[in-house]
Amino acid sequence: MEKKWWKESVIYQIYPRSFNDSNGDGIGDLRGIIEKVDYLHDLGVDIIWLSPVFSSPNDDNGYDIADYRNIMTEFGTMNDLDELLKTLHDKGMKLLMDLVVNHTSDEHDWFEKSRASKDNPYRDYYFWKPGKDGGPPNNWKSFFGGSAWELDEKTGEYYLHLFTKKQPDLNWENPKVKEEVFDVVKFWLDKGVDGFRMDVIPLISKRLEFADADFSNFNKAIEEVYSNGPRVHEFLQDLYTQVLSKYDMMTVGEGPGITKEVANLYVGKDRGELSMIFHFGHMFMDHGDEGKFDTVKEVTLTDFKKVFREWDEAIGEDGWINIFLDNHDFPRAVSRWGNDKKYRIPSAKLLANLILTMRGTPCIYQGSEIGMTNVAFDNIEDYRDVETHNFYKEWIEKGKSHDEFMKILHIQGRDNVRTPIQWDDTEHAGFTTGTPWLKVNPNYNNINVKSALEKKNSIYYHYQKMLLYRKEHPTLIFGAFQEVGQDHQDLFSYYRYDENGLYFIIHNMSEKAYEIPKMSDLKELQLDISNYKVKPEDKLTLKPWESRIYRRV
Ligand code: ISL
Ligand code: CA
Repeated sequence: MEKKWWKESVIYQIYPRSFNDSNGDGIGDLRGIIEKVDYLHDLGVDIIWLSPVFSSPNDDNGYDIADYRNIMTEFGTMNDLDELLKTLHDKGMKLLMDLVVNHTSDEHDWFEKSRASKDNPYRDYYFWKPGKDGGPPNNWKSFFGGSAWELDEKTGEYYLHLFTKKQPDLNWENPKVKEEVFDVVKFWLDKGVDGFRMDVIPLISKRLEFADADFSNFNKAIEEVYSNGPRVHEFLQDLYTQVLSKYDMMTVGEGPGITKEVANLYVGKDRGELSMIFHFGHMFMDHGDEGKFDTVKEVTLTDFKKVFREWDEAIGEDGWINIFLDNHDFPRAVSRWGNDKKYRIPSAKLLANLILTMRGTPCIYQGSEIGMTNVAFDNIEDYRDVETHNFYKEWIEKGKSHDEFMKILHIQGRDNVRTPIQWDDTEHAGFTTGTPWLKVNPNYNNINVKSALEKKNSIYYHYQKMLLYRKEHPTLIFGAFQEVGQDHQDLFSYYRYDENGLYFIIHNMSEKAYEIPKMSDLKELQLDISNYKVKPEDKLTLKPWESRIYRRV
């Protein structure tokens, strides 16, 4: 297995708006992050991925960029960014920026020019089409509800937006667009950042026939209509050869629509494209045909394990993936995959063990290290996410029930993970002295960083211990992954092994107690880690949500 620093590292994702507010305006900011670098360094993470911090009207919280070379006013200044970068580098940590180049904001200068007239030189920076039969050019749907086309009165044509109508899609077919994007990438690498998380990167090459398509299953449509377009590999290889390859950096592509079958075309080691991807196998698993805001499907542990097993096989020795259980778009890991009530603490620790012992670069989303949970606000007005409000509007227009929507929202909504970080038990969880842009989760009295740092058995210290353990046991990084007992409904168990060692990892992802399965080699294995205190009489019994790591000695 080829060794790379970005395989050995662990990523921590910061959603800046919700991380830490330094000046009392209710919005997290760069100075707020600088104040917490020691906290992150003590935790033991290596790389910070910053969700977008560029100038933006915030229709989609910064995923709508108006200027790639400037910092969003609410977040601070370029000096703050430089200082953050230096502070991280001084501690041996690295910084990834979020590169959102499938689309810009409609307030980006390019789009303002593009919409001005049909013959403006910037017209072809985006996709413009005349309507068809008094409606949009085709039946494509936006990720956030409604048509993917918006009529612009000024010129009477429609522009393409796969996300909100304030996020027009860039036309990568235009060589000037490519050049502009490559310049932006160069600008940031020259500044010294260590790489990028690339937003919806498989979507940048469009199927130019713009044919009507089958949207009866939205996630299938992402795969077949939006993702993996005909020139995506050419674009990525050009980006790599012309820019990325000249720097010691890493990229992680956000991969909605990248299937196991095509994954190594993006991350195969000789492809010259991306270092790794986030795949969405487990993220989309409980979606209905309409996507996230549809009946939430029942997911079994065997389905969940299958996703990891099959991805591991598909990637093999050639490629590399990221291992994550949540991010700013999906529910809190402990609420979704663990148990956020009685077993919140052990299950959050179990999930830490899981992401830190699978094969791939782990990514920890902010707040997981203290076991933050989903939130359930009663009023739709308390939600901020544009996705939530768009789908709510559609839902109500269809005459469906408000209560039913709220139920799904409490499970799937993106604001579940966007509530401010709970630093302590003072007002607004110590996140801000002002009014937070999104309410804090009312459970902050009980769940917060201050109390986690005071208790030596906290989730925080478990993460810290595990981050160190992973570093000290490189087999967990580079070794092969071999699952056992794949049909078991509650236990997830696997070996990691190579010429340097062998590890047996077993997670009980249920509230039942289980006997450790009889294994011939158990005698040779030493128990290194458990999320419980294991008394001699419990040696062979797994408690609810217990997770153990054994090592051959
Ligand atoms: O959360 C989703 C839809 O319900 C995902 O499909 C998500 O939209 C998709 O993974 C793309 O996400 C990324 O691009 C979006 C942005 O809103 C997300 O925050 C970002 O992670 C548009 O830039
Ligand atoms: Ca602020």
